[in-house]
Amino acid sequence: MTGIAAAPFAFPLDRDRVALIVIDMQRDFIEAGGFGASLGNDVSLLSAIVPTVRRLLDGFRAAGLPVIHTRECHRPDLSDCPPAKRLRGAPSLRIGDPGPMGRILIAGEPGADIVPDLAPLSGEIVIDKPGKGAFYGTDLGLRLVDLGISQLIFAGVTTEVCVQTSMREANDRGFDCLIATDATESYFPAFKAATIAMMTAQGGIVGWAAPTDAILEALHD
Ligand code: C5J
Repeated sequence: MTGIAAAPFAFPLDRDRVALIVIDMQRDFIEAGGFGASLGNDVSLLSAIVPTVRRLLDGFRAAGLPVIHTRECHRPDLSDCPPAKRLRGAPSLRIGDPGPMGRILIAGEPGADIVPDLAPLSGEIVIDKPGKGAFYGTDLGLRLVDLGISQLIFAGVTTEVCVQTSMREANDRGFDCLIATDATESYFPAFKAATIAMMTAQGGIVGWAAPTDAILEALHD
């Protein structure tokens, strides 16, 4: 077992039981001209991490370790989208509405796709999730048990919404979780910083945090 230099203390990496999970690196959240941009968000913050997420992906792929991708999206008939999710607030576009890259957050639409630089390779698991958390309404838990995974390295967007929710779900299910600090991002930098601080506080109450270099260094030790 090798340790990853991490906060609040070294992460006990177990190469036989670790997987990378990349949360929602979808065109609609990340690309100029997508849903996130149409809501007035500065997507350049999110697109800036694509090369770092790619380095993590390449590191896990080169080491022959499992990679999981998630996409936040719904069925075209919206049967898996609670009205409370679709109708809350007064956004200019709602889930299922026609947007700049097809229907917003609908499976199969161009905007729901993962950005080309991070596209899943054949054999990698892709989880379509109707909620913010990757375990809610999906078979992710079963897939991880099948693979014998007990440790998850998290990357993706947004830090305080889908990444944090998924990491908390995983932590409650008994996984050791680490967030890659430079391979996750938020439209709101203060929210990212607060999320990482709260998850690693109290002796790692939700998990660990480390930069990509530290993760890759430990992988290749
Ligand atoms: C994600 C969102 N992926 N912010 N979704 O964080 O609604």
